[in-house]
Amino acid sequence: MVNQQIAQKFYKTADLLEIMGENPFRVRAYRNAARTIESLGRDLSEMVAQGEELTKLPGIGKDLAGKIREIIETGTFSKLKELEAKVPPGLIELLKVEGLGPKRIKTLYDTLGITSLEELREAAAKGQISALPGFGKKLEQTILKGVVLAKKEGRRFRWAYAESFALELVRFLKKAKGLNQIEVAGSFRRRKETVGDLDILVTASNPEKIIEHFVSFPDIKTIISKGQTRSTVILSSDIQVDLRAVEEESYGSALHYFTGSKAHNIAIRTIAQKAGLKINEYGVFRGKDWVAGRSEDEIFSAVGLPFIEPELRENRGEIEAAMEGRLPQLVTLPEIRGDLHCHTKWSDGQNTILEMARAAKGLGYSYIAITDHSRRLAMIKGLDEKKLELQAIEIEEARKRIPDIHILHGIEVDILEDGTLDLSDEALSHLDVVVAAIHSKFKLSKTKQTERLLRAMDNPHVNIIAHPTGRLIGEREGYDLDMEKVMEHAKDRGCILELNAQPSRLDLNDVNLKLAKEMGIRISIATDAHNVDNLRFMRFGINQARRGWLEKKDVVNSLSTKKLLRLLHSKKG
Ligand code: DGT
Ligand code: CA
Ligand code: CA
Repeated sequence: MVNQQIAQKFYKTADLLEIMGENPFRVRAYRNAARTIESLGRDLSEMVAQGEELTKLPGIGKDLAGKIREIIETGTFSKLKELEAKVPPGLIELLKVEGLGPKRIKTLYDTLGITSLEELREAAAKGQISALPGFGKKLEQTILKGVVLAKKEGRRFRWAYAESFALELVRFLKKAKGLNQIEVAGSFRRRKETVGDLDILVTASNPEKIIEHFVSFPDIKTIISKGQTRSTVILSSDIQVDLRAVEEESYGSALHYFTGSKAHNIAIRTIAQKAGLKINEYGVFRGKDWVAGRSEDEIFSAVGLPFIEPELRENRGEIEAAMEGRLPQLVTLPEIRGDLHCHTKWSDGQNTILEMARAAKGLGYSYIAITDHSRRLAMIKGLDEKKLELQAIEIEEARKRIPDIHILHGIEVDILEDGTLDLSDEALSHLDVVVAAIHSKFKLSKTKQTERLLRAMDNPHVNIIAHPTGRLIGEREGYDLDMEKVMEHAKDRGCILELNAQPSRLDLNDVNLKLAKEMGIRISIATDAHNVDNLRFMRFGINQARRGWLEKKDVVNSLSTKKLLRLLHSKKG
């Protein structure tokens, strides 16, 4: 039982409770606990096995600690089973649809008897939804679009989510006798933000034994197929896994083939053909003769290219760059020197300034920026000018207590509808870094939304635009923006754009990052951490950054403290 699975069960419980219209505090308690678990640095099963006290974790009381133990022992817990028996399963899926919360879902269920995405789509298409009180035409359109997105994304999983299962499975497979090489290929290896299925490749002295071992993995829901060298299963988390065993001499070519992307493979094969070679998953051939295939290096050198990192293999110019010797030197996690977006108990974070700073120091960072929310977000205690001043005093104290990490005082200030900011220029002028973000009015027209962001960047104090598009992977499309205009303006104004490393955001995406890089815009890879464990999300940001071709020089939080401070300060000048 991995942490992700436990977290997933708590999220599900919260959703079900909400659909049932039960106590909002219970709902929130489950969600908070799920968030804590998701970002925990350690394995809960291990903690339980070692008799550690779970109640010391933020948001986990006696009751939830008991439920965690119940999940670890039995795979689920009685409250969840009870809820699942009460609520039709399709209703949960409806939560993925933008514009639909549990309350509305309950209404749709009670009035139209809707229990699935398909039924929802039909009802929306027939105009039945807009006829309901409190729904309306506009919402119906939003729902209709949301259904399409939910259906498309429904079968894909966020990379970080897939990773926890992939790692567990690989650990399990490595216990099999005779296993030699193993790699999770496909979109997972390319670090794509979502993964359709996992493609595992192995070499082994006795492939059949490995297949037997594979299908005995305890977490399998369905075995789809089971042959001598390949098998497909579905895990209880609904992730499909393809396992293939190949010969040692084909391992490199199979790894290249199954890493993809398909478009990249086709482009490589075309180059091979021009050189009179044939490439497939078994090797590189000249006529009938096998000439290479043991390693990926062999494959690339057979077509006269240097090794191309998996994150680049999307046929977005990597092959041309490889030919011309101008492949990027992709940024790596150890090059990161700090985090420029995180929250504390001052707004909606779970840890104190001191705790966050200590954790950042523990990661080997040179600096961390404390950027709590501004007052507009009142329900999560956003800071006004007065509180910002009080926070400055606490930051000063924290600096004295841990002198060997630089704590920047910042804010995540709300961008209001007209592009002005939620705090006075005077208040912002005292800060080391200002991160500006949109948290409301997602539905403005493209022109207005773009104008809003441009105006925010005009403010001389704004250093960074946080999660620039606002999308949530698989849940919400970004706001309608003219990205090119936004980037041109960022360039003009010396504004940094954020790559938010939260697994559900990864915003900017890979394509926009590459565009930004080409335009000479710098990027802040930031975790938006709400607790000390979240600081570890940095590696998800690194994955996306690499897919966006970013190098160390493109990333502001790879700078030394001195250079960073100079850069941040230059915006005001
Ligand atoms: P996914 O699973 O949708 O996130 O994306 P991938 O890239 O993992 O795709 P998948 O699982 O369908 O196939 C794994 C790799 O196998 C893919 O990246 C490239 C390779 N592949 C699959 N089908 C074809 C094909 O028809 N032609 C070529 N050249 N390669 C293919
Ligand atoms: Ca795949
Ligand atoms: Ca596959």
